[in-house]
Formats: sequence, structure tokens, C-alpha cells
Amino acid sequence: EIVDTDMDKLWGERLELDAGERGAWFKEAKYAMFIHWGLYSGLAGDWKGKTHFGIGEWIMNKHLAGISVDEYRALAKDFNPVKFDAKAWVTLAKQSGMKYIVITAKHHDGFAMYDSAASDYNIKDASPFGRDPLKELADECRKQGIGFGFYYSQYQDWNEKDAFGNGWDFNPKEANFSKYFKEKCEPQVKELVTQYGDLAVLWFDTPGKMTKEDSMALVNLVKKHQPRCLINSRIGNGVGDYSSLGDMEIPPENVGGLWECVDTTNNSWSYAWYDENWKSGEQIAQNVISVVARGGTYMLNVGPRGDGSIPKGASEELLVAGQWIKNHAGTIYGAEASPWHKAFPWGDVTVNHGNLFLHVFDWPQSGKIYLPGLSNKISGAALLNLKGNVKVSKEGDWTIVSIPKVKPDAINPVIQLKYDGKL
Ligand code: JFZ
Repeated sequence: EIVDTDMDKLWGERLELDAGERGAWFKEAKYAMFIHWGLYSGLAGDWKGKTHFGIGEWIMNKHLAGISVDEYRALAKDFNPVKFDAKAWVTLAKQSGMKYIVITAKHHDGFAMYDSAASDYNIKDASPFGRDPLKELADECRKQGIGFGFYYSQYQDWNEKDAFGNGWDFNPKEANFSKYFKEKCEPQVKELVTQYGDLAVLWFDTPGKMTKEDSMALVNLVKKHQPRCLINSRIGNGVGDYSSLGDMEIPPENVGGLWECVDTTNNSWSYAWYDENWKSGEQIAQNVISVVARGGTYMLNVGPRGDGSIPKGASEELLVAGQWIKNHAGTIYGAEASPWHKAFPWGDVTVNHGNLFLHVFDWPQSGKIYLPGLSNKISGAALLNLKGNVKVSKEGDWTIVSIPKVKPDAINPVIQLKYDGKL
């Protein structure tokens, strides 16, 4: 019996989770860097002279190139990211306004990007690089004062016939998932939680048909060594600390509890040479604003090349957004979701310390912004960091904010309204 990949069953469900006091830093952080980096980055979307459009880190899968385990394993011998520079990566994340980094320790391809004693199919032992880049990255994050965490694919391991297999010659009757779980998954997770200092998060993925017992075993293992480390919902079976929504999903209405939206700077998670669909700095800043306005945290991915360099198309736009965030920090960090619960046609709203921040993405031609149902007295109104008059008037149920008719020459202008009392 040959079974196909049942995508729908892999992802796990959306939950309202809340880690209480342990989650306080996460609620404040708002913005993080996700990094997909592995052997697949070296292929960059190509296999044997053919380009496979899709997500780069899935190239091994039968839905893309369908690479045999032996051929894929051989890639390690040529993987040598000589341009890898932990300091440059962490500096980019910091300058972009990001508060922690989560990187693929092992993706579905099964190759460990760190020095693993549990499996010699790892970058230190199997590649000419001979270093542990994730150790260097963890140390650099600590040095520069931002959080660090790992992505770990706990259920799909295409290198292991006992795990999910590679989805095309996987035979569940012959597969011994608990063997893989005991011999590779648990030992590797233990390495990650014991050898890299304090971790901000452990980001699991595609729980598939994992049992609650197995999910709990991983939760307990993480908590035993890192009681403050948060675990995302893709651990499966509803036992995580915070919810990772569907990929690239900014929800239409506010979502309660602790959650994040994961997204990419282009369309592929890992580097793919053909994908130059970079989000602009303006778009990235708008996504940060929109996710914060819905009550969540935005984790935005970059896919470094196989040589360890980060494409300029990503880094330059991240820095544009980072500059915007720096200039409008109070509208993002520690901010609360929009009291209107969903976006307006012109933009979105965040709240912080008695201020409503109106983020104007699409400047209204009328020069007027209409806010329904706001009974509070507005004691101050201004364009943040910009010149131009702002006036507030009331008309029945409406608060009308009059702004200049011409959009100021700046990305994502913000109007600050100081309000009295409680919202
Ligand atoms: C998974 C991975 O398969 C993918 O390679 C990448 O690492 C991404 C971040 O996570 O893909 C998913 C997981 C969940 C959903 C969609 C794609 N989802 O819930 O919609």
C-alpha cells in the first residue's frame, strides 16, 4: 500500500491559546525574523537543470522534483556556506525592528543544520563547512540582545522511512514512527533545548497524525530544560503556548489569545532563484501594522542562499520597514489591537497608552477619516513626525478626522489621537 501526502491533515488547527505570564514578552515583541535555510537553499529551486516552481524547501518532495533520499543526501558534500555571517544576520534582524529569530534546525528534508550527535546527517559532520552555524547564531543573538529559537520538523522527516518518509515510497505498514521518534526526534529536540542557551521559542511544524502522547512528550522535554520557552500550536493536539495561524494569513478580524502570522519576504520560504517577488518596505510595514492591529505577532521569513548570503531584495526592503518602525515604535511595540476589530478601507488602528494611532495606507481623497462609535473626548490630534493640520469633529455617532487633502511624502503616515478615559 502506497499512501500519498494528505496535505490537509498535516497542518493542525487554529486555536485560541494563552501562555499567561510566560507569554508577556511575546505579546510585546510583535515582530520576528523567520529563517528557512538548509540543503535545499543550495538548489535554489533547480534540480538537474530543471526549475521547479513552488516553495524551495519542498523541492525534494514528489510534488516538485521528487529527489531520491540517496541523491538528496549527497548534496551535503557540496554544501559550504562560506558567506554565512551570524553577526550580519542578527544585525539585519535588529535593524529591521525584529525582536527574535527562529531558524530551521531541521526541516522536512531531515538534514540537521547544527552539530547533532543523534544523527550524523548534519552540517558539522556531513558537509565541508565543518562549523555549527546555529550555535554561532544563538551566541550572536544573545550578544546583541534579541531572542533566539528553533524551527524543528517533528513529524515529517523525508530522510527517515520510519517518519513520514518522503511521501512517495512511504509504507505506513513498515514504518515504525516510534522508532524514529525515540531515536532521532526526541534526542535532537533534547540537543536543541540543552546546548544553545535560553530559547525564546521552539517552533514545531506539520503535526500530521502525531498522537497527543507524542506531542506531550515533546512539550515535557522542552519544558523540563527550558521552562520559559514558548511552543507554537503546530506541536499538534492543542498543547502549544501560542497559535501559528495558516501561513501568510492575516486574519480579517481581531483574534484573541497569543498568536502569530508567519509570512515570507517573497513567496518561497527558502531561497529560490526565480522568486524575486519581494515585498516592498512599505508593504512589510503595513503587514506588521495589520497583524498588530488584529492582536498578533508577525514573523517574517528570509531565505538565505546556500552560500549564506541574504538576498538584497529582502534585506533592503526589511531595512526600509525597520526605519519606519523605529520612527513609529510606540505605535507597534506594546501596542494593542484595534478597538474596531477589523481594518478600515483607508488603513488600520493600533492603540497604546491613551493614544489611537490611525495608520493611513490609502490616503482618502476627501481628506476625511470617519470613525464610528467613538464616544471618548479627543484631547489632541496630530500627524506623527510630519507637518500638516489635523482637526477632529463629531457628527452624531461619527468622529471625523480632517487631514490634509494631499498625502504627505512619506510611507504609511500615522495620525495620533489622544483620547480621554477608557475605550
Ligand atoms: C509548513 C512547511 O511545510 C513549509 O515548508 C514552511 O516551513 C511553512 C512555514 O510551514 O507549511 C505549512 C504549514 C501550515 C500551513 C501551510 C503551510 N497552514 O496552516 O496553512
